[in-house]
Amino acid sequence: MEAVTVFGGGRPCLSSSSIRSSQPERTCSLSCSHKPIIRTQYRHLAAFSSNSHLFSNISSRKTLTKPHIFLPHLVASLENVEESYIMIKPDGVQRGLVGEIISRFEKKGFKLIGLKLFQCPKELAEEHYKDLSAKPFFPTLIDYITSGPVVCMAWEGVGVVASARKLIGSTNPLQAEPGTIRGDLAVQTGRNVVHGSDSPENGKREIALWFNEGEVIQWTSTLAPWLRE
Ligand code: DAT
Ligand code: MG
Repeated sequence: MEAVTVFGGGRPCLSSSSIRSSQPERTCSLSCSHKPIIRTQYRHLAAFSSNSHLFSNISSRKTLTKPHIFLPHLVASLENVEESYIMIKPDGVQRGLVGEIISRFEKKGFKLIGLKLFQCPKELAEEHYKDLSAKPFFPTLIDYITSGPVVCMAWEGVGVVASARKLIGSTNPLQAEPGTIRGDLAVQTGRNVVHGSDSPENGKREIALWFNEGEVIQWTSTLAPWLRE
């Protein structure tokens, strides 16, 4: 529940740079029992002051020492936070499209929680695409994905999996809508520059597959209150 920190300007234990394990367990929760006595010390981390309307203590200075109660609708929205594995394929790296592609996800408003340049071994490529192993193009696909470095990314956000698929566009770039990554930047299925998870479950599975423990970072974006009400 990192948004508690963003809105409340809370202690750093709820904020940036807590490195997580490979499994996407959230490290902080509303049950955190720390008293907010050093709130002002970390006020610069909060985009909103701690008497934001999102908290139940807006009217009284005295209640500042009591634990804040988050409004239920916001807690409900946080429950739908997903993770998607996005990968810039070797053609995207070779063509100098890394910045362009990362930028599209950043501008949309998703949060980058993992990023690395990586030479993919054949076994990993085969595991990643194992559902396609019976397809005639499978060997070509594995050769392509292992032909040069890829950029591995983990992105977090409400609805990020389906939205990333829309940002990426159709598998065949000639059928992808203009404005999508594939629609704007590619012409052939076998060189479609980017991968995106097709379900929240696969998002988690693929992030665990491509990232080692400690490589995915939980951090608090100061933009959060400007992206979601
Ligand atoms: P997507 O990458 O849009 O999720 P997919 O999961 O069906 O598409 O396929 C994975 C990759 O395999 C795809 O990005 C490119 C390759 N591929 C899919 N269909 C193909 C085909 N008919 N010929 C050649 N490569 C194909
Ligand atoms: Mg796919």
